[in-house]
This record gives sequence, C-alpha cells and structure tokens, in this order.
Amino acid sequence: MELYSIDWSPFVRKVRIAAIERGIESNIKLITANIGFADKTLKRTKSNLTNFNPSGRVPTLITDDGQSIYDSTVIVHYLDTIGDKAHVIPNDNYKKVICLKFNTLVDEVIDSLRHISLENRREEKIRLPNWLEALDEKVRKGIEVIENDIDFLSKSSTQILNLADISIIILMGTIKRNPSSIYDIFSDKLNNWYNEMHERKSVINTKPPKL
Ligand SMILES: N[C@@H](CCC(=O)N[C@@H](CS)C(=O)NCC(=O)O)C(=O)O
Repeated sequence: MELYSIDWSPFVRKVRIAAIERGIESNIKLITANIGFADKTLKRTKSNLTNFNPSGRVPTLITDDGQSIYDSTVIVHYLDTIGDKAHVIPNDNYKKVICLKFNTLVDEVIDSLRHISLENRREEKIRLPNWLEALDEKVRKGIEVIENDIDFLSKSSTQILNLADISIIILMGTIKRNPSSIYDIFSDKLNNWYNEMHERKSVINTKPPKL
C-alpha cells in the first residue's frame, strides 16, 4: 500500500500510529505528497494528489488493488481489516462509540486551530474577531471535555492503543510542536499521560518536526 503523507500532518500521524500499533507498518510505503499549496504563503502549486482524492488532502491511501481511500478515520477502519492483531477501533460497541466521539472531537479542534491560523494570516484590519472568538471557544471547550473524560484513556502499558488514545496524542503533538501556541493548557495529569505514551514506538517514530 502507498500512503500519501506529509511529516507534520496530524491526520497522517493518526494513520501511521494505528499501522504501527497493529504491526502492519511495513506493508505501507510513505510517499511524500505535494498538497497543492505552499505551507506559509498558500500559493497554489501543482499536485497530482487530486487524481486520487478530489480534496487533495493527506492522508490518502492507495491499496494493493489500486483503490484510493480517505480520510484518516476511514483509512484507520480499513487498516483494522488487515492482519490479526486487536483492532484500534474496539469491537465492543460502547467503547467504539466513545473512541469515534473522541476522534471527531479532536478532528474538529484541529480544524478550528487551522482556521485560527489561516484567519491570523490575514491583515489585522480585515480579520473577523467574532469568528476568531468562536474558534477559540471551540478549542478551549474541546480540551476541557478531553480533560473530563481522561479516565477513558489507556495506560501506556496497554497492548494496543485505541482510536481515542491516538486522537489525543495527535492533538497534543500538534499543539506542542508550536512552542508559541497559547493552547498548551493541558493538566499535569494529561501531560503525564502524554509523556508516558512516548515509551511507545508508534508515538516516538511519528513525532512531527518542530515548527
Ligand atoms: N478530514 C481529513 C483532514 C485531512 C487534512 O486536513 N489534511 C491536511 C494536512 S493536515 C491537508 O492535506 N491539507 C491540504 C488541503 O486542505 O488542501 C482527514 O481526517 O484525513
């Protein structure tokens, strides 16, 4: 399989952590993607990624039989069908729903962070302050909910991380890779959990580069 990726993408990291946890990472060849615009300037560049995924986004997985699969959550579902290790998305319905809820919560917080970053690139006089305030609230409330549900998360010695654990790791990794982020507001309990997770190969080997 081929995974179109970029090294700083939290959504790519979600997929890579899931693959390592399930012991199938050697089946996946990482292809550095051109996502169609320059990171800082947003200037359009040529990308062939839209041939496989109309949104031009990473991660996009090309399976051995040539299917293209996106987005990250669908790819994680697909990876769970390969090999015989336990699943990252638990079979138990109650746990599955909680994992998928954490996954959506984190996807939405990361989306709000992206919108904040884009809005702040506009000249100050044309920024939308109400929109920035609403986005700020979404991020802070999201983190608050995670803090309240922290007891659901796995111990670092667990056999396999689940999608809730992976989601929280990619969110914290995204915030912490930016040393000037105002959202590194996690409790000591959550920070300790996150640091302990760095004993795992899947977390260490997928750490994003610093900004
Ligand atoms: N919902 C998607 C989000 C993927 C996403 O936003 N990827 C970003 C990089 S982190 C991207 O490819 N951006 C390029 C673009 O939006 O054109 C997923 O879970 O895979």
